[in-house]
Amino acid sequence: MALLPIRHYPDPVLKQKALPVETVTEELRTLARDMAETMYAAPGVGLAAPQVGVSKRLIVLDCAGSGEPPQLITAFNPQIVASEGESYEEEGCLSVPGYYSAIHRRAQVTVRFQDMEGRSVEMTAAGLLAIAFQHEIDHLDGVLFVDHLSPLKKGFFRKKYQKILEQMKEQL
Ligand code: K1U
Ligand code: ZN
Repeated sequence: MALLPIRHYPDPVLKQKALPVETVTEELRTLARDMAETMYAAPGVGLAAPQVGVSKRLIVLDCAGSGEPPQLITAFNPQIVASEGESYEEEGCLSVPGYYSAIHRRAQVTVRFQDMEGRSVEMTAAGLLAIAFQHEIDHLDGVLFVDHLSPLKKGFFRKKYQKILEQMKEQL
């Protein structure tokens, strides 16, 4: 397995709409395993293929609490087929380091996807897992959590993120 470098905003790959996966090949299973290792190392609760520079519709998630056994979900071509309720919870993004904000999302989502064997799966998620599914599926559509901010908050984000990127460059 391998740790993959995570792309940071404004890398153009993060703004592209990712292509559907036609067949779950051995090569894509290897990518999924490497993405899971990268997510656990970050650490994060999710990761989408565009975040590691691959514009394909693949995400991994694990929202198990600390002390619980891992609950890795690998989802090819994930689609939200139903949703209900509202949530407003703090989010961060491994591709937007150092910035956090509460975002309006659906509280519960039903997601259809293909698993590692290419089998069709449907699951309903609530809480952090529901938010993580929406955050990761947004990545597949070239949408970042900061794209959901109001124009005023987006202005604050741009100024703050400029400084964060400058600090990161100084540390290199
Ligand atoms: O896609 C990403 O950038 C990963 C991101 C996803 C996320 C989903 C829902 C809410 C917040 C963030 C992260 O995992 S950021 C790191 C994070 O939220 C976390 C890290 C360690 C423990 C618990 C949460
Ligand atoms: Zn993200």
